[in-house]
Amino acid sequence: MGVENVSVIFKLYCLTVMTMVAATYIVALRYTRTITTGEMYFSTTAVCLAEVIKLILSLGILSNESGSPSRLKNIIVEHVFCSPKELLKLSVPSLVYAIQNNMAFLALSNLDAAVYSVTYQLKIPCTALCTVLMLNRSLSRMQWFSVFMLCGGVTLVQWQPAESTKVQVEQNPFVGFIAIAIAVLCSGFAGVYFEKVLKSSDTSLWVRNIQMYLSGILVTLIGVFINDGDHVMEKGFFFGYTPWVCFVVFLASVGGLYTSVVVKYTDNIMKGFSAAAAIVISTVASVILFGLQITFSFTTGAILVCVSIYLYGLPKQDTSKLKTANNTDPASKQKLITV
Ligand code: NCC
Repeated sequence: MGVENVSVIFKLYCLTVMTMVAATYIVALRYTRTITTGEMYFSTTAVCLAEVIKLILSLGILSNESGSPSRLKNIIVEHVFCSPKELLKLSVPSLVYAIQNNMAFLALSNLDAAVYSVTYQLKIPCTALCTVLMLNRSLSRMQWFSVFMLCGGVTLVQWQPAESTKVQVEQNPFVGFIAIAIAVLCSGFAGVYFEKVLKSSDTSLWVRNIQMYLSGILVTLIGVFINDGDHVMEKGFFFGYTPWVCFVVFLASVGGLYTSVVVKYTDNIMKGFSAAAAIVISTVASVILFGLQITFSFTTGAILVCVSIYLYGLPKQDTSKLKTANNTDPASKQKLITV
């Protein structure tokens, strides 16, 4: 399916599901790290397991797309076994995502979910910066302004009172904030790197995902052994897995795949903008459907989000034309002004 042939409805559907999954993921992850009845699971194994599930699901989708087992085999041989250079290229984002995904567990073990979600919005300007530097795209001053306005708007929209439940583990907010800072940098860099690789060739998204998840499994497995090796050997890979932990791993897998589809059909900056819009729309829907009370900070944030989306979408001023106009005769200047 070509990017241009994909309907707006499908893009909106993917963005909305991605945003809903991400919101649930953060809360569920926090719950499993802080409210516990038994012994704590090893977070490194959860990150690794999610990579395995994403690989299996991507293989399933690719096999469906390719039509026959023999075609699937040919694609795998060509793009995996005979493409060590491509595998190496994709090992860069897989390593960075492995660090980011582990940082999310560390941060959410030390900070409440609302503080995490709000602080994590710093990824929006960070992604914009990576897009400009790595994809050679330019943003107008107005677009930069709208990126920061969006960041502020989402922060206000998600502003909630701190958790009322008592957490049952010791927390270190400083460690939490350092982990978020690392996650923000990783998200911006890995997202834009993956987008660059994906859009610079005709290779299918699912092939790119398979290439990335293969090295992802290796890297996260190394993470398991470095961090929890002795304990995992003693207690087992699935030690402490409750239905909630399985749910978190499931969300991490599904959320990751939806993220890849969103990046394919839009881009990383649009991902930030659209996710913000989806948060606002879903809250407005909750007001209409369930009578949810909206706060002043939500209203202010929602207005900022809407204005920033409008400003970001405004056509860029073509400064090169204006410069030329300054050096040409008055008639052509007049023509440019009327255009
Ligand atoms: O931080 P974020 O995304 O940029 O992280 C991207 C997540 O998607 C996975 N991924 C990416 C590309 C690809 N081809 N395959 C993938 O599986 C990466 O492994 C990484 O987990 C966001 O924009 O806010 C978003 O946030 C995450 C998640 O909430 C945060 O990282 C938590 O710290 C969302 N992931 C999930 O909900 C599971 C993502 O959907 C959106």
